[in-house]
Amino acid sequence: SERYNPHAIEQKWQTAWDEAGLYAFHEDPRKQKHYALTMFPYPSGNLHIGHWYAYVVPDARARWMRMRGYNVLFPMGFDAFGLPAENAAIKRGINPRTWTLDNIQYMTGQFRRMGTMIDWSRQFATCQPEYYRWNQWFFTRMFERGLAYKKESFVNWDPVDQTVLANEQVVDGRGERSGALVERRLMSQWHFKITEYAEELLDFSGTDMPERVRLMQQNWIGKSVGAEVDFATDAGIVTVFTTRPDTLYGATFLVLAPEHPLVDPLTTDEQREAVGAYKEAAGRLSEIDRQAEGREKTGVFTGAYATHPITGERIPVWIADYVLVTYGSGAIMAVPSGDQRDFEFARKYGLPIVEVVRPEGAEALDMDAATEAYTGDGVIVNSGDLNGMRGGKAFIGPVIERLAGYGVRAKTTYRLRDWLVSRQRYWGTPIPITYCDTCGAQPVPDDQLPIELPDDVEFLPTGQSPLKLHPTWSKTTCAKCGGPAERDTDTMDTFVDSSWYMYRFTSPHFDQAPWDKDAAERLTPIDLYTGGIEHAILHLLYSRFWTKVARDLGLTSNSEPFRALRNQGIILGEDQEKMSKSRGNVIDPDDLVQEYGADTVRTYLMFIAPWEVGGPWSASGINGPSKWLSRVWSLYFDENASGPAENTTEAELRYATHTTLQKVTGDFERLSFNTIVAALMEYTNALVKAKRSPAFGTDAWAEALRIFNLMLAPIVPHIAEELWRESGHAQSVHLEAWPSVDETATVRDTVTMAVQVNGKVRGQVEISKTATQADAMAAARANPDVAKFVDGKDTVKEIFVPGRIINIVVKG
Ligand code: ANZ
Ligand code: ZN
Repeated sequence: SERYNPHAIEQKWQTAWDEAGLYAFHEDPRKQKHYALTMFPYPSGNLHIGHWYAYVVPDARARWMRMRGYNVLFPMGFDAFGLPAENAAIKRGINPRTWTLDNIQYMTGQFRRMGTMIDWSRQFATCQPEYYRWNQWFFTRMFERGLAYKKESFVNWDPVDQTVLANEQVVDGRGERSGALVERRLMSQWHFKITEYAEELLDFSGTDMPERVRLMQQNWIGKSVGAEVDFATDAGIVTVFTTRPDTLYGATFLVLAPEHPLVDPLTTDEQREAVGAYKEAAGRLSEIDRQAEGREKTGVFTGAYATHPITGERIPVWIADYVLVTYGSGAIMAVPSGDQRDFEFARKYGLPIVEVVRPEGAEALDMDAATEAYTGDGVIVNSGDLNGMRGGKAFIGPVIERLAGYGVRAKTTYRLRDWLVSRQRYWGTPIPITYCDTCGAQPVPDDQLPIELPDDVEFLPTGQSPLKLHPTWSKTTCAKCGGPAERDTDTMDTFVDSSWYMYRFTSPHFDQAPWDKDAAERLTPIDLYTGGIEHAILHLLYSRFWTKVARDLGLTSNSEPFRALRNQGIILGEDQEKMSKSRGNVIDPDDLVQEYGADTVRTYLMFIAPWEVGGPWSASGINGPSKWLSRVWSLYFDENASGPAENTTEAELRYATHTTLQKVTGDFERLSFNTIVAALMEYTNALVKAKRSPAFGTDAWAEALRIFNLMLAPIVPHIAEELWRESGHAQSVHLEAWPSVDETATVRDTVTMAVQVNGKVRGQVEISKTATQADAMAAARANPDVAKFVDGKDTVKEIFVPGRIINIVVKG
């Protein structure tokens, strides 16, 4: 028959599956649900090889779960709001909506060519008003609960994209998208109170995430257990946050962040000019720069003094840029003997250093000789009542108790900041708030949602939302008093959209609430969520936060959106570098499908590396899977097997079949896809041999072809379907159950026995444990080492003791 030609079968089956509604998900109370989701893509216009890696490998896993009897929900949509659409609009004068919808259409076609089991009937794009109206609904609910609030704050301003960025979107001081150095600006912006959930977000017990992601989230949330201490000054109380209240006696000066509100009231006339200049310089630096390790410490004396709460001593108040206004209370008590930054600062400006925690058994510190702070544990010294107590980060509890009379109180702080959601851009969800001179900020009532984006806007990077420049859009009436009001003209961060989309797939057309609670209760949480590690602290933290908010709003009983998360690795270029247009090392999946077919690309992506690790692409590497599928094809379709005769027994064939099945099953469970393909390739070799052996045409052969076909189904759905139908099945292979392992076949039932001729060992044979005397003798005589001694001679006697002796007695 003809050769393997993927193009002849792939489109044919894709169309047939579609027409049969083969992958449409319907709830079925008789089956256990399995919700598999891969992070939905941004409609950039083109699916790259990384998308394939992210989608086809989990598709194989989802298909396998379906064959195992689960009712598998495997949906897809588009994360459709965001800057690139708007930038395209600016550059090419196209409406962002048109650009986005065109891209979605094109990419949906690319998606279909992958041959996935995605249920497209549940597809949606987050830029549709039917979707984003629920962002607005959530926003007003959060506003009512104080979880959405507006505050004036220093924001990260991206001068290229002309918008504010969340802290999570600033990487090494630069805009994550634009790469531009981020500036600090004071603006009034909407925030979501994610900090209210900081403690709960640190509890990972309900969600199985890779260690790496958990650590990144933990560090991002940055919990610090410590204490607050008040220092009196002429301008008011300065409260400091410290993780080391045990060092309070060693505090020899205070340092305020340059932006601290008490700096101006405290500063003396003599110091005003120096302080002003320093504040201005500090304002030009990002927080990242200010905290850079090893950076020379700088600062200025305010001219003022504070009173130490225990000793009553007057200690100088300085400002320095290494103290951040956004952390703790924006002020610190400096303990040069216990903190390296304070130590360097004190040395530079000649401020006193007092030892307060001494390493066990050490001599008193020689202040002038000391070269660094001591941050370890030890005994408290030079500290009045505290002397003799244990000092160190882990021992602050008893110290706080002892110092309660001096106003020292336990305090926990978090590095996590509230989520800044306002964006001065067009292509996003309008913030559903109106401003009225009488009533102030008012949420838009539900029956006026969605507030839709207008189409007729000017796209200019002005630093103001295009909505603000629109002549009429922002004019409205106040829902409370009916008077004239202005709409908020900012849009929401697009991470809002992706924070809850997983619930929407359970009821994508529901119009009474963000989702149908009953459906969501049955289908969520996601059982296996997959996607890139780059989302570790943005999307993955936000979606965990959102689920907790939704829970508190009564929309779900989940506390976590996904039971398990796994991250795929990255497919690099052949040069081991990240694929990029500028490097010219980009592999285009469309070309690959043209050349090899989707099944080969799927196989190669599974085979190329452990999926959670990833690795470099290889142009020659893809030939392996391509040739393999041709061999598989001829295994089923070529009548005549050429090559030397083989002696595979039925038992041996069944052993190969069921041990392979066992391995593949276990590897699917563990997401070890590369070893699945390797096992199937090896099994193909066994089948090619068996085709030229006595096992060919037996029941074991028929079973082998059937099980092999079923094992191929999740990995290479098109060729598997073709083989299945051509073998005479009326129904799709994708409706079949995963075969079960026959454990008895996986036990080797052969023994190796020595063969004697006239009592002398001449050779070895492997025979079935249940072999008859005739089987054993035939095998023995077939062995060339034995044949030399028996051929052409008369047999006197044959002795066979199963498992122990084969002896042929000959004469002549
Ligand atoms: C006194 C002290 C003595 C401190 C000592 C440390 C060692 P983490 O663990 O990161 O929470 N700090 C507090 N607020 C700050 C701010 N806004 N900007 C810069 N530094 C700040 O660190 C907490 C410690 O960092 C606090 O404890 C404080 O210095 C400093 F032997 O107080 B410590
Ligand atoms: Zn009003």
